[in-house]
Amino acid sequence: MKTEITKLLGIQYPIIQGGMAWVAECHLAAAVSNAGGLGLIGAANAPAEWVREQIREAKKLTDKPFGVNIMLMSPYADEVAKIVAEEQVKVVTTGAGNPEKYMSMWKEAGIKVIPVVASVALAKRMERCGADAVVAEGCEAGGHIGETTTMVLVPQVAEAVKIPVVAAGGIADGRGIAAAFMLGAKGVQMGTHFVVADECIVHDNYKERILKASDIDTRVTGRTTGHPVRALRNETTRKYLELEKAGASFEELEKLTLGGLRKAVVDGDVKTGSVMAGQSAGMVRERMSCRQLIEKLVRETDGLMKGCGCYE
Ligand code: TUI
Repeated sequence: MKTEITKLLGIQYPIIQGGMAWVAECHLAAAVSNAGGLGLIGAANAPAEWVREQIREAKKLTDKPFGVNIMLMSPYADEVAKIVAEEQVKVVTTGAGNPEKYMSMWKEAGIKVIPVVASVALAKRMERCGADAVVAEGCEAGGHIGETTTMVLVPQVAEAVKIPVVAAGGIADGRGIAAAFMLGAKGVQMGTHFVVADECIVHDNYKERILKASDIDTRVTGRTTGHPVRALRNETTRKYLELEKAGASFEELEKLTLGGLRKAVVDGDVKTGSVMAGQSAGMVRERMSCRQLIEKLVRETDGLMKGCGCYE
């Protein structure tokens, strides 16, 4: 399954694991990379030294390329940006912002840079400032999202830039991967399905919520604050949406979700915590290892794509 993405990153399959906050730590990242995909450590809002330790641990667990996702709204983003260069991380992806100011530092360090974008405008800007590829993430994805669906974002981004495009948002099986290739992508990024992987350290309650989710079980909170976040519906999303409808202030809304992701991931409080997941949760039915998942995805995709010319 060779594409511009596998060649760029030196990996076997063009499947990237999303850099999910609190979820994507070194064990998950290493398991995905060992299975032939690209594992990511999610720096999220974590202190920079935690990220350095995670990078060093991942290097012990795999000799394959892996990456770090930098969440640009983090107060530690500047420090983490330096650490990935110091530690000679092979790949950096970014989310929730524009990473332009770090680009020359990363390129000088020989890092492959793949910003996550939710619009054609940012994709073009990233190409101009030296990005090696972009992840076009549709609003089916979990966590912080943009406005546009994967189905319409990916072809428009693919048409607008020459660098390879990775599709993300709503992809959980071989049908989604085949569809992404048809839309012009050269690879995919998946988050939600990797949350239930055996190697993923999230609380079992979180995994069970995803496994039991149906097609209509996610909600988007924070549209009024300018920070829309998709998560599985529960007591807190219901309260949040009611407050938003009633015109609650930013501070009041923030109070409701502060520390919510940690609560769900670490403590297993899926009633009041933030159970971030994409719409593809409804398609995630089985637990398996990262290797089994990636082999299943490749088998399904191959069956659908034989001889299409999208990959060698
Ligand atoms: O970043 C994500 N997903 C995330 S980050 C995150 S951490 C968090 N935790 C608690 C509350 C809120 C966030 C959870 N999920 N995905 C990548 C992504 N980036 N999606 C959308 C964007 C994006 C949006 C606007 C990127 C750039 C942008 O505009 C930048 C600009 O300056 O034009």
